[in-house]
Amino acid sequence: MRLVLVLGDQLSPNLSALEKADKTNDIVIMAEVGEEAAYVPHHPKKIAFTFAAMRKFAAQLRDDGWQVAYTRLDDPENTGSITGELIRRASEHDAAGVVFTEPGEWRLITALGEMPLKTHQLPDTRFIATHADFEAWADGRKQLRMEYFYREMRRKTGLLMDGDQPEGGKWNYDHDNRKPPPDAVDFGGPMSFQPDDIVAQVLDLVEVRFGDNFGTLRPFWFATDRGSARRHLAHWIKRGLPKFGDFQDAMLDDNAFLYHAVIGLYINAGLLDPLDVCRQVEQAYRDGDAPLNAVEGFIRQIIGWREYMRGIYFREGPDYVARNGLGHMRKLPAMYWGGDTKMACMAKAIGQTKAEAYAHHIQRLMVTGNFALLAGIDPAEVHEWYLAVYADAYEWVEAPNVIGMSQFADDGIIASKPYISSGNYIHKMSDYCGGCAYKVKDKTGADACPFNLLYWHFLVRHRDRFEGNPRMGNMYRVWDRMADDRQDTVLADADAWLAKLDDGAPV
Ligand code: FAD
Ligand code: DLZ
Ligand code: SF4
Repeated sequence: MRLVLVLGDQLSPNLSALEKADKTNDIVIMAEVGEEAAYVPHHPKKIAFTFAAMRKFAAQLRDDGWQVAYTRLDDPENTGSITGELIRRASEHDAAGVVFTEPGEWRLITALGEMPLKTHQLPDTRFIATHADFEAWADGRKQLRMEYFYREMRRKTGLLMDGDQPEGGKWNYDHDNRKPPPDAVDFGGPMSFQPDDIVAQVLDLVEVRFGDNFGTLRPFWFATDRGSARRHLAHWIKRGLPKFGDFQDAMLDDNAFLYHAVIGLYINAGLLDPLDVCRQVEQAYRDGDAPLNAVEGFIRQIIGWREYMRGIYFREGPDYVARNGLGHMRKLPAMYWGGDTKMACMAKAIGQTKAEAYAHHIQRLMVTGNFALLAGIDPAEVHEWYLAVYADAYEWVEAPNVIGMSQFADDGIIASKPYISSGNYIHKMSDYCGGCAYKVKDKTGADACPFNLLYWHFLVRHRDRFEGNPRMGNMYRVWDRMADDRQDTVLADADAWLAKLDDGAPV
């Protein structure tokens, strides 16, 4: 008899550990433990989602004939860690060893490998690319550009292929997907679910144990089982997908979700299968219900970006999260944990994150991420923040997005140039600036948008590193054409603004 570990983000009936196990003999181990809930101060909605989905998955496994040993957080015997629970259960059942599917974080892979038990780790087959596939693609390449990897994944899955050619003649329709915000959004947002008894019990537990964490627990509306997650997906495909592409990069003050799918949390926890999601989305295109730019854009996020990020995380190894290629050392400002800020865009992106454990890609990349990069915040602190606050955050996907794509701390493995912008980009893609205490058109002075000041400050600070980058030469040429006294004012205003930030003054 062996133990079969199922983690909180492995809630899939086709999990390799379950497929390899013997239902009549082996015992499934699931555990709500303090260590997983507290290695970063997770958003209460994320913890509640995880525990509720775990409890429902355990019930489903029992219905399917599995023997499940489930530890609740408040169980008096709870040892507080995954390894502690495995050791306890192994002696309780006199188990010969533990079978598990590779976890999504090096932290846990290492801990499981060091246990005084016989272990057998299986690959996570819920992804399209195996580690070997990614290595084979990456080996010998000077640059690991997502676009080329994505084409391999299109060929491998056959998604949006017309023979050996891409559907419609082009691999990528991104240039159609950058429209500014619409006047009105004709999609009501993600499907929401009333808490049932299991969810209600979990919410009470989380409120008591994690009520002080950053984040609002109620109202809680996430799906917590496969059936509900599938209904949520079908609803979005019908009503949200058609305009997903057009407004993918737009941001609106009174609409947190626009046309986004809000499915990262369900796919990452195992409630939805990524390939199945993509096939349903492709079908909508084949049926004439959604345009190619929306469908291709969405499928690229899943079989392109999502798989590519995972490939990088496992290729780069456990030290990836500690990288700090630009030597940024500033502490994460209090505004990230809900402290006051006069910047309307930051207040919105962070406030929405606090309310929903969600922000869409451009809010993460071009508002909170852009600000952290321009202000020179320590990427390790930025990484911990993102890992804590989003319901879809697990290190394998969060770290490459934050350390690599957003903070350029991996020295350009993922991004060919840093994702930075002045206030102008945010102004173009959102309606935030109209209600801001700062003026987006002001480049200097007390009211100048901080993104305008910090943009130049960043470029000047890192001139040695970036001036030779062919995609950034223009930026330096604009700076060099500026009058000397104007340059001095911009840098002095930026320094003064950063000093106020460091003093904890309201900025
Ligand atoms: P949609 O916009 O509707 O996109 C559909 C799906 O595509 C997502 O659910 C996701 O599965 C996938 N996807 C899109 N972009 C990416 C990407 N860059 N990397 C991986 N998958 C992608 N995504 C996470 O799943 N977990 C994270 O912890 C995470 N942290 C991020 C941190 C930063 C700084 C940035 C810039 C991006 C991060 N992303 C992360 C990627 C992306 O922002 C989220 O996947 C997306 O916002 C989730 O919302 P959605 O389901 O509505 O996505
Ligand atoms: C995110 C999370 C939380 C909050 N709690 C648990 C838990 O109590 N038990 C568990 O098995 N998993 C939990 N998870 C998900 C794990 O942190 C996740 O499996 C690892 O980080 C690997 O990706
Ligand atoms: Fe953000 Fe600047 Fe616009 Fe204010 S003016 S919302 S700080 S971009």
